[in-house]
Amino acid sequence: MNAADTIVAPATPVGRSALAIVRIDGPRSAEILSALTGWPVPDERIAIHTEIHHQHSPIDDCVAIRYAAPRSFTGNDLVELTLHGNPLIVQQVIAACVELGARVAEPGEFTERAVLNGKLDLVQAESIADLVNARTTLQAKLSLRNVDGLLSRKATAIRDTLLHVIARLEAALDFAEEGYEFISRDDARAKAQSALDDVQEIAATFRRGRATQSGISAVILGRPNAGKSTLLNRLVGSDRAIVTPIPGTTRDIVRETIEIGGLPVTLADTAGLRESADVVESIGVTRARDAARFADLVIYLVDATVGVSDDDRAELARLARQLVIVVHTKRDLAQPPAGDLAISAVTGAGIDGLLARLDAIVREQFAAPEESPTIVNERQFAAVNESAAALQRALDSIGGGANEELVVVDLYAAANALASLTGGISRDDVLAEIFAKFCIGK
Ligand SMILES: Nc1nc2c(ncn2[C@@H]2O[C@H](COP(=O)(O)OP(=O)(O)OP(=O)(O)O)[C@@H](O)[C@H]2O)c(=O)[nH]1
Ligand SMILES: [Mg+2]
Repeated sequence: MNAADTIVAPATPVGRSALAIVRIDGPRSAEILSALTGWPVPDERIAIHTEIHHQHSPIDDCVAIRYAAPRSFTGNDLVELTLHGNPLIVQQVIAACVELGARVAEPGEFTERAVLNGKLDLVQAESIADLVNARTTLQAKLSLRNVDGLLSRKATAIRDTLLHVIARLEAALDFAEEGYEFISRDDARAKAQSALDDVQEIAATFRRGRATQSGISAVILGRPNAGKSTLLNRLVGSDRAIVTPIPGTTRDIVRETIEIGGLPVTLADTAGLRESADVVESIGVTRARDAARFADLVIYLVDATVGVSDDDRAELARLARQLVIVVHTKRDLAQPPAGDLAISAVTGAGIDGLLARLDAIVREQFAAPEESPTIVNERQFAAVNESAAALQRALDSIGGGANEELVVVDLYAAANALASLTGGISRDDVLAEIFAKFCIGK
């Protein structure tokens, strides 16, 4: 192990804090530590408290830990310096390391090294980035499960089953003349079918996994003056959108993200829906309808003092294929139909009920399951789908009485697609794409 060169970067954000961590990774890390402290290389995995200096001038007092390959995060020789959290100190330490032979790391380079050294697989590496970027506890939980390897273990188990079948089918090919059978056709079919079921089950988690990871959008829609901007402000807890008694106040879409049911939900307040001669307003109305069409959820507001009008019915008909909840507003002024959701922005009545309903919808329809292996991005989804397609071809071949060689080709393709999920096959372009999303020091 040990990449050819030695890299250095801050592992904590730039800014003033109690502590800041600098990581040095690669073959020269120990000797750089020794040059900074003026002491011999310390034992591995022992925290030492030491002064560090460069060219005879002291830089800081720090705690240093040396990790020896392969027992480190990256699998290389690695040093972690815990400094005082001042960006000037961090800068000086990094400059000193560079003068001593290190180079400043690229974004994600530490994690990339961990993957290349087999310390982490690709799913785990992606999940570290997701964990660091998580905005809700559910997102963090989901990411942590995949850092721990829940998805990777499941993919590896399916792949092992396939390799087992492949090995037996190939053995049968090798001994074709003797007429040996190492696995019956029925058995091969059953194993491929169960692998397909498993892979499809993983693919089906993508909708929820992606929703949980990326969040969902909820668009607030309704006739002018229905109380859309008032509701947005109420839900986000600040005067984000302009509210006036004049119909047609809102034109541009106003977006704000809050947490509902463990997911980031981006609420969009839109222009009141009506035909208008005003150019600006009608552009706003078009934008409102477009936003609703692409929304995960539409919250359609009806002014209780007006009731559901023909215009409302026409708008709701356009949304027939969407997930829509109808909410009556201004219930302090008029009695809404019994049983319907109703709120008053003035008294606050019904807001908790609305939030409870939204929470239930998000949990039931969008939140990732707490325990099963879940995929969260397009790359993972593509790998799983590729595997499913190959398994389907293999099953068709088995069913159609094709010879073993053909079946084996597709089973290999299915196993390789699963390997590409976890990174068993390291393709430079895949690696580059993933690690470019990291920040420096990870
Ligand atoms: N009494 C009462 N007034 C409300 C309620 N919700 C909103 N209003 C009032 O209704 C008027 C319109 O509210 P907005 O929130 O601006 O309505 P809107 O749907 O955003 O309107 P446009 O942006 O014009 O489409 C304002 O005067 C609000 O104060 C409510 O629950 N009760
Ligand atoms: Mg408005």
